[in-house]
Amino acid sequence: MDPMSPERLDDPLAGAREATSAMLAQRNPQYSLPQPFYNDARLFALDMQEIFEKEWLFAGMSCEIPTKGSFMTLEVGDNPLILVRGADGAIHGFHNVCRHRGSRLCVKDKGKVAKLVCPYHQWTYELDGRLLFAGADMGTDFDLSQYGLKPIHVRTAGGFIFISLADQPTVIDDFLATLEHYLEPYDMANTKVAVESSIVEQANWKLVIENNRECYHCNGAHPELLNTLLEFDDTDDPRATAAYKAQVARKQADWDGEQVPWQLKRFGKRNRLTRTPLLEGTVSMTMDGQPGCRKLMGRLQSPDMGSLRILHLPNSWNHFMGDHAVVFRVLPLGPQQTLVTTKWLVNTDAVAGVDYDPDELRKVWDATNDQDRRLAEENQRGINSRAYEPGPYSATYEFGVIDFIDWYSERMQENLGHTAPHLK
Ligand code: 3BY
Ligand code: FES
Ligand code: FE
Repeated sequence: MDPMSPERLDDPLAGAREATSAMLAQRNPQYSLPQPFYNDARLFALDMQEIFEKEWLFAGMSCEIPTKGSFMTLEVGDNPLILVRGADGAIHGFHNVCRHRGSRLCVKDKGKVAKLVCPYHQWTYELDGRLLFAGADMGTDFDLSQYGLKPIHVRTAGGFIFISLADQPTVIDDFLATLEHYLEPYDMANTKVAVESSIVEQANWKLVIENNRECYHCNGAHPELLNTLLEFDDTDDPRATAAYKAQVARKQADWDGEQVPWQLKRFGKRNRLTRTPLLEGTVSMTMDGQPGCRKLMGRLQSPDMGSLRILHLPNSWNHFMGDHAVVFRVLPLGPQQTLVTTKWLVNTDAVAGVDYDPDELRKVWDATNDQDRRLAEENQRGINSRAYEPGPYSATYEFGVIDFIDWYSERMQENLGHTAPHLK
């Protein structure tokens, strides 16, 4: 709903909007943000209104709702949402809010239904959101067609589901076309979630993303991940060594042979796709670097695909390897609380206990997520101090963080109505 609509009280955030815009206009782009961006309740409310309710978000994978009536739910701030596969095979997205008196409609995380039935008074909706049945006598004038579920925007590509709560979302077709192309070798329709985890971090969502956008901390923090991950963020990385560049060139020739895309692609600062090699002699982000699943994904013939890294700001990073993929979704819960959901994907034909051991598959990223959680939480505690002031990012090690904060600042300013930046 429009926050300025006549059905709302005066905008309690009016002052915060002005102050936020002024802080962004004055910020030093080489430095971390002023304290309120990381811990203030009003600024968090603005993040939800201006970023999470206006930008495209990663919601989940199409394979999680594979057949007619399969649904999943999620919450974007105060907005409960439902994604459901319709009779037409398409994925529909709705506000998970009944049009009778507003009860949350679906309460489970995932499931399968014939119709969407409200648990309060059993108003019943079709999978495409139309109200079919309104129980009690609503009067002869009652027009069912006026009370369908409120839709949200949904786009799918390469097995990813993106949603937008905006009235008119930005156009992301070029990114989606590239994503579809890069995921073609993985046959994402024949993929399943082998295991998933949800953790709550006591840190602002931007600290979770900032932490993910650099590997400056990796040496000190991530022994399991560094069994296989190279610290170079992409092939443009200013730190890339001659040995790394030679390895990249060899692997790119192999990937060309398999007709698997690897070129670095950027869509503004919002999206980046790039395939980078893992540590020489390793093929997957497992404890020993060997495949965690014996059945490879899609049409791949070799497990040695490096990692296809896919970034989607504001809320997702992903690694696609030859044998499995790991996808990450970030959803803010509060000014200093963030939900991080991780899913490990494998070929649908792979059998648990035979082709893969779910407990083994998850080990590296369970350990890494927990290490990153601690780092983000300590970052938050220091930032909350009266002693905190914005500190300098390293252009060599933290260019990804600079890019994220640039993207955030530009989108915030534009969505607040203050500038019209060139980058989406
Ligand atoms: O429990 C749920 O989540 C189901 C039942 C009502 C609607 N929803 C899809
Ligand atoms: Fe849903 Fe009454 S609130 S049927
Ligand atoms: Fe980390």
